[in-house]
Amino acid sequence: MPATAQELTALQVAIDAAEGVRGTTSPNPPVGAVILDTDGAVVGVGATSPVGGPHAEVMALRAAGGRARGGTAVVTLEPCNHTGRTGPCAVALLEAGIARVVYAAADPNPAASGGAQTLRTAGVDVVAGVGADLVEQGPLRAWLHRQRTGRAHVTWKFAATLDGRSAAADGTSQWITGPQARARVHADRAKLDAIVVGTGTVLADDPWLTAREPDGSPAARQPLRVVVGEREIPATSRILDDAAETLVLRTRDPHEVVAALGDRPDVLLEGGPHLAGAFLAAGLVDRVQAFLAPVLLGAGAAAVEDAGVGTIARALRFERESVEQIGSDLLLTLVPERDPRT
Ligand code: AOF
Ligand code: ZN
Repeated sequence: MPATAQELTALQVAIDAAEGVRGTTSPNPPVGAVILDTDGAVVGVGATSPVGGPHAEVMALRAAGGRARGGTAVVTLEPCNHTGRTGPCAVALLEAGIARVVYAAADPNPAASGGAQTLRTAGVDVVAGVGADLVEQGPLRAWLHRQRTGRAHVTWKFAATLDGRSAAADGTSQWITGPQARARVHADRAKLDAIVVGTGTVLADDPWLTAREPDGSPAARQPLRVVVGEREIPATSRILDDAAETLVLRTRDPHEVVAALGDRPDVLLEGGPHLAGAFLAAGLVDRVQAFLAPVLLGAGAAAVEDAGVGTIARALRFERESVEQIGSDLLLTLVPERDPRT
C-alpha cells in the first residue's frame, strides 16, 4: 500500500525533527522518525542524538513505549542494519512490534544499509522513497553529498543588488538586504558545520561570523569560522575572538579548503568575490543561495569575480531549486546545471 495521508503528514513532522538537530549530529546524519499507532495517531517523535547516542528510531520508540506495537514508523532515512556506535534500528523496530515502515532516502553507507531488507524478511511492510526529494534537498543534503562524493557540501551565499553588486563604490555594504533576510541568514548559520571567508573580506568588513538570536545574542551552537588566504589579518579581527572556534588556512586553493574541513560536511562560503570565483572555477560550489535586494548601486564591487569564464559558451549555468520572497528581498536557491552530455 502506498503512503497514506497520515504518513505523509508524519514524514513532514520527521523532517522538522531532523531539521531541529541539523548541525549537532556530525559525522552522523540528522534523521527524524515518527511512530504512528494502529489508528495512525502520532505516539512518538525522535531525532538523531549527538554522535554515540541513540538514533532517531530509538528515540521515537522510547517516546511511544508500548503504543508502537502493530504501528508504523515513518523515517527520513532507511533504518540502519548494523551495530556501529549503537545497535541496529531495524532490529529495534522489529522488537517493538512495528508492522510497517515508511522511509524517504536509502542509506548509501555500505556499513549501515540493508535495514529495509531485514525488515521485509521479517514480514514488515516497507515503503521506500516516500518524499525522498524533500529529504535529499533538506536535512540529509550535506551528509548524502559527503557519502556520495567523499567531500563536504559547499553552499555559496551572497547578497547583491539588482545590478549584481555586493558593495557600493566606497566599499560600504551594510545593508543591502532587509532585516528579514538577515534574520534568515542567522537562523541558518546555527545549523552549519563551517563558514568560510577570504582574508580580503576580513580586512574589508571585519565580520564576526557568529550565529545570532533575533535579539543579537550568540546562538547556543556556533559553526567553525574559517578564514582562507595568504594575507595577514590583524590579531584584533572580530573573527579571532572566542565567541566561536576559528581556523585560519594559509591557502587560496578551494580544494585544500574543502579537504581541510574533514568531518564538517555542511559548509557555507560567504565570500568575497575572488574566493567565490575560485570555488566556482574549481567546480566546488554545490548550491547557490542568492539574496537579491530591490536596490541599485550602479557602481561598486560585484558579488563574484574571476570565475574562469571568458566567453558566453563557458558561462556557469544553474537550475532553480526554489524561489522565496523574504521581506522585500528574493532568495534564489540554485544548483549547477547538469551537463546534458553526462
Ligand atoms: C538510522 N537512524 O538516526 C541515523 C542513522 O555509528 P552509528 O551507530 O551511530 O551509525 C552511524 C551510521 O548509521 C551512519 O553512517 C548512517 O549510515 C546511519 N545513521 N541511521 O537508522 C539514524 N543517524
Ligand atoms: Zn540506526
